[in-house]
Amino acid sequence: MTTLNDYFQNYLTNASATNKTEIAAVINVIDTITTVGKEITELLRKGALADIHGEAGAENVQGEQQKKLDVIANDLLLDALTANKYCAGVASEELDDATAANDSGELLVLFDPLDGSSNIDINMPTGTIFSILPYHNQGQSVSNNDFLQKGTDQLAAGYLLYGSSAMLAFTLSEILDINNDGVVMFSLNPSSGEFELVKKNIAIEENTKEYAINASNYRHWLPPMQQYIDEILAGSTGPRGKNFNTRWVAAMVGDVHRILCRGGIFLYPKDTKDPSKAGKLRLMYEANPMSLLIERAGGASTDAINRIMDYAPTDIHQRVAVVLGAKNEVLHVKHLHNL
Ligand code: AFP
Repeated sequence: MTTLNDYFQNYLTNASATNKTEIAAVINVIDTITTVGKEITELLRKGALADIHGEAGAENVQGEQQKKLDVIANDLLLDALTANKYCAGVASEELDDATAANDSGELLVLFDPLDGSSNIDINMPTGTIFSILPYHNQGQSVSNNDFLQKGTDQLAAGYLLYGSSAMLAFTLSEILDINNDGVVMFSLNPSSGEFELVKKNIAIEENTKEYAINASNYRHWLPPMQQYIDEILAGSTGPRGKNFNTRWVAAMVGDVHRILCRGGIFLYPKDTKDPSKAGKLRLMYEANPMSLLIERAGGASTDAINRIMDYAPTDIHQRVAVVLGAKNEVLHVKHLHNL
C-alpha cells in the first residue's frame, strides 16, 4: 500500500537538483487541495445533517445560482491555498476575480470547488477540479492576467471525485513527471483517512462504444454535432456499424473519471441557445485541467475542431465547447466538423 505521502516522498527522492524545488512546490499544493478534499468528503457524507443542501441565495459571476456547498467548498479551498507559501494566487469558478495569496509564491491555482452542483442535494457524484500554473511575476501581487496561460503551460492538474468512494486523480506535466507515472489515481481509505495509490499510467482505449452528452440540447446543436449523434443512434445498421451506449453523470468530473477508468467520449458542444457563449464549460478550471489528464492518458481533447490546450485564454471565466476522450472518436467528431 502506497499512501499519497509515501508517493510524494518518493518523487522528491528521485527529483534532481534542477527540478526539486518546482516539484516540491507542486506536490505541496496538491497536498493542500487533497486535505480540503477530505473535509468536503466529510461534509458530503453527512449530507443534509451538515446543512450543506440547498441554495446559498447568491449568484456567481456566471449568473448561476450558488449552492451552499459551492460556497463552503470555495471558502475552504481559498483559505487553505492562500495560506500555502508556494501559492501566489488563486482563481475560482465562484469568484469574480483572482485572489492574491503570497507574493513570493511560484504557483497559481485555478479551481472549480464543487463541480456538478446539481448533484449535491440528490446524493450523486460531485468533484473538485484543479489546475496549477507557474507564476511569472514573483514579488508582485497577482492579477487576472497572470492566469491567462495556455493549457499546455499547466504544471499539474487533477480532480477529487466525491462518489461512492472519494478518489484523487492527478497528473504532473510531462517535464515534471520524472517517474513517468502519467495519470495516477488514489482512493481515500476511510479507516486510515489516507489516500492510497490504486492505479498509475492510466491509458484510454482509442476506440469506444460509450458516449456522454446532454441530448436535451439536440435541437440547439450545430449540424455536424447533430449528424454525429444521429450516426451513433443508428447503431449497428447505421454508418458507424456498431451499437453505442449513453452515460451522463451531470458532473464532468464523474464523466471524465469513467473515461479514465473504462474509456468513452464526453461532449459538451457549442449550441445556439446563447450565441455569445462558445460553450457551457469553463476553459481555465474545467476544460484545461481535464484536457491535461485526458491527453496524458493517451486521449484527445478538442472544442470539436481545435485542441483545447492550445487556446490562448482571454478571460479567467472563458467558456469553451468540449469534446474529449477516446482518440479515434474525437477525431471522427473533428472530421464531421471539417466536412
Ligand atoms: P456546475 O458547474 O454548475 O457544477 O455544472 C456542472 C457542469 O458544468 C459539468 O460538470 C457538467 O458536465 C454539466 O455542467 C452538466 O450540465 P447539464 O446541466 O447540461 O447536464
